[in-house]
Amino acid sequence: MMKKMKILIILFLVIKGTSAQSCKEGSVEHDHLGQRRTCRGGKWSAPCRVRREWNGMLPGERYRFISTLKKASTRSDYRNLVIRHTKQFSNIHNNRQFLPWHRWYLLQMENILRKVDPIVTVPYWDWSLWSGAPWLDKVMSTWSNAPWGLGSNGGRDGCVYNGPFGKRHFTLTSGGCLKRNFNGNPPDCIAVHKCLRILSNKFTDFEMTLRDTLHNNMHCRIGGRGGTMCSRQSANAPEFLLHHAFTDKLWSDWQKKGTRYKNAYFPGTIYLYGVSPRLRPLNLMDLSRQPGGVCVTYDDPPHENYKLCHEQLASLSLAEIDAIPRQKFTRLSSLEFDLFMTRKREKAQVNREMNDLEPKHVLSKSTKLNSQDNQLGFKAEDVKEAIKRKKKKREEIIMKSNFH
Ligand SMILES: [Cu+2]
Repeated sequence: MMKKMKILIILFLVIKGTSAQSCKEGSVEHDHLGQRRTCRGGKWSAPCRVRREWNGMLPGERYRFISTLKKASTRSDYRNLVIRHTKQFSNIHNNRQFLPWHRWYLLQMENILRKVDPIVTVPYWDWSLWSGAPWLDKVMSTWSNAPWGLGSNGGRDGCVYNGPFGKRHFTLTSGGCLKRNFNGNPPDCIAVHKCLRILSNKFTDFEMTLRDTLHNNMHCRIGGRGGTMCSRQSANAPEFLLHHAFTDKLWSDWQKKGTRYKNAYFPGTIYLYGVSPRLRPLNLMDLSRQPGGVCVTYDDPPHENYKLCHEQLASLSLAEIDAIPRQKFTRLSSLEFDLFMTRKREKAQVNREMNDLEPKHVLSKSTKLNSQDNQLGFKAEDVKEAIKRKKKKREEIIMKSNFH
């Protein structure tokens, strides 16, 4: 009897051991919380929450997020978190707090959403892929009025009337309606690409470009004068989460470039404003190890514009990128400077950084654009041509050196 038991126990341990260790290299699995794990080096990675791009999500998935957010918005923990952002507004948008504080905020909000629906994650919207046509409200666009859309622009009084967040279905924590006042064009994906090229020893430049030129800008492109996103109430807007997740993804993309990028931060900052003193910016740096043992990952947009903007541009030098004619994007003005209390000294630097991201050659208004170009704000063909030219030049150099 004892012998049989022993054999059974050994058999059990052997089976358990092999199933824990061996998995098929590269295979992907999702657990009951929708978290993804991948098989690397014969072992499963830690399960990770996957944040995805809004336009790459199916209508059903978008609808699920929207209804979860609406349900959550009546909960006290949701309301307290949103109010916290409003109350601490002046202390959390400076260079030292901005990135880690908002990464922490997204995680808290996601935790609340997952109490309502345990598989929901915060989506992001890469608006830079739509810089030329950011305000489309077609049935599958970001600002669609369908049940899976964020709803379109505000009316005469600024209030949003259509879509799931319209006046009759959604109220801010402060009472009142969600307001929007779409205006201008956000920075394009070339500007974003150039921001991501900033070197690890220039973290302060990267941070300022990301925060001011990209993040602050889009807040007030959506909100305009009087809109929720361009006010201290911004965290009430559903698009706040999509915009902040995109900002956070850009930080994460930059961090992925190497150890120096990953750990670049202001060394003297030891607290997150108004959050437990035990939690430090340092605890937020690694997306795969967030507070509470949570792993987060951002999937790149499956959009063709994304490949063009990042993979293809990567093979060009800055000078070659600057030679591509583009439409102008809207520059920061007193609207953003006042809301985010940008100091005089920072303003001067932001203006210089904005000049650097702006087109060096402006696309003439009479240029014919197809629908992809219209979204991008420049001609996709121009990027492909620049790559071809570069290849040809390289081949010529090789030919010449072989000849000599
Ligand atoms: Cu904020």
